[in-house]
Amino acid sequence: MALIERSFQEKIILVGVALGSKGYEEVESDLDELALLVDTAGAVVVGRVIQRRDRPDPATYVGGGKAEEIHRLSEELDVDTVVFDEELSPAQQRNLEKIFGRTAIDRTAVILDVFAQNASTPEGKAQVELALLSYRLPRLRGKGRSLSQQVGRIGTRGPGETKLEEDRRRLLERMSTLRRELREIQSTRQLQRRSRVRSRGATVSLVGYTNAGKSTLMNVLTDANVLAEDRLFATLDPRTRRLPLPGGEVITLTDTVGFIKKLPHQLIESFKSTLEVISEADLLIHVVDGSSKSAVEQMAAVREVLAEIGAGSIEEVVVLNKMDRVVGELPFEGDIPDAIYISAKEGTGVPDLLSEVSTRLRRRTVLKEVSVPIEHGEILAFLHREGEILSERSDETNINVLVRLDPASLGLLEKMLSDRKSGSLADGQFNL
Ligand SMILES: Nc1nc2c(ncn2[C@@H]2O[C@H](COP(=O)(O)OP(=O)(O)OP(=O)(O)O)[C@@H](O)[C@H]2O)c(=O)[nH]1
Ligand SMILES: [Mg+2]
Repeated sequence: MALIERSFQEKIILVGVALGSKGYEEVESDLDELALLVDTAGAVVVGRVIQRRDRPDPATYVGGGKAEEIHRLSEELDVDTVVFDEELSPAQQRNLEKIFGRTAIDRTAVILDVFAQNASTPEGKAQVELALLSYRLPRLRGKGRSLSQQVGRIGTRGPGETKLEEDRRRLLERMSTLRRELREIQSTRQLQRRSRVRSRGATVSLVGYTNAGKSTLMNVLTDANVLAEDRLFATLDPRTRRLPLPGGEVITLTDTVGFIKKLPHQLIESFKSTLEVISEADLLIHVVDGSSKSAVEQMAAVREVLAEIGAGSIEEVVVLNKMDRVVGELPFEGDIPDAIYISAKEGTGVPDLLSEVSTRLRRRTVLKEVSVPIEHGEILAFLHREGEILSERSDETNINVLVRLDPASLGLLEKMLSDRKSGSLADGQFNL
């Protein structure tokens, strides 16, 4: 990735707007998060401006008077860039930059910048580049390089930055090339995943707000050795590992990208295939930073994204993590029933989590009694591979098996049976 080395530390003012019924406290906490994002992107926050408005000003979001005030403050503090917590339209961004005489960007641009800096695999890079280009496309300017296209600052770095100077058509061409490349990588991955699903039982996905501790938990549970850092969006590429549960069954566990409030739709769109690992899971482990005062709000933001990617109805085990940091009662204790309390860092609560996962997966499985003619060894092998055999008795012609199966394997078994109906197997030999 053509990242530009930072030769200066970019100084930033944050702007938050308390729109309608939104309170100042909520705006402050949103700006805390934005400050963390800016910090992760490598810039430094030198000031904050909060404004109350009934509705956004169509030309400048904050209104002309407030924009002038922000301009004066920017001069005073010698800032490089003004970052808005709300999404700016391309026109608002342009107007504000004229007033400020400096770069104005929004939260989406900062998140995209962090993603661009963290992408490391070819797929991750292509996904981020696609999201960046679809964000930049409507913001392309007619003549010359605009303020927000000065390289080396938030919103300008990352793959595709040289493409900014090219025209719209070239940009669209690049986007369609990226989509094609991604489709190719993705179809290979999908095949791998499907065969894994068939041969290795249930799939479980770690989901949660960014920095909640998903990767730390992944490392505790498996030998994945993924990067876990006090940094937003440390994980972009999914990592899958086998995990034996206490009952003996083996599941596959995947650690993947974290979510955030107002996750840019461009990212959701371009990370579609990465996110499929979540929407196709049998069970989700929703990791929450239980030591954060925004825990409940963060859970809601995660569930919003889950619904958006078609994973809203998958059962989840809620895990309140970082319990080593919590003293006394949690303020939201009663709001999250059935949560498992853990500290991924210290390994506490992990056995409880594993047995809960095992219980929840079992609840989804069904007990079946199957009578398999002795000559159909392949069906017996299938039951051994896919299910959990509880008892096995043979008589002269059949092996009678009591087996626990998940719905997918049951479907496969039924298919095997119907495929064989035309063959040597007569109806009624199976008690299903
Ligand atoms: N005190 C404490 N810190 C933890 C715990 N679990 C994780 N952390 C820390 O929280 C930070 C984020 O952890 P990660 O595992 O990278 O979080 P993540 O959910 O994978 O985050 P992203 O991949 O960036 O979305 C790291 O600094 C971890 O050391 C815990 O149980 N207790
Ligand atoms: Mg992670």
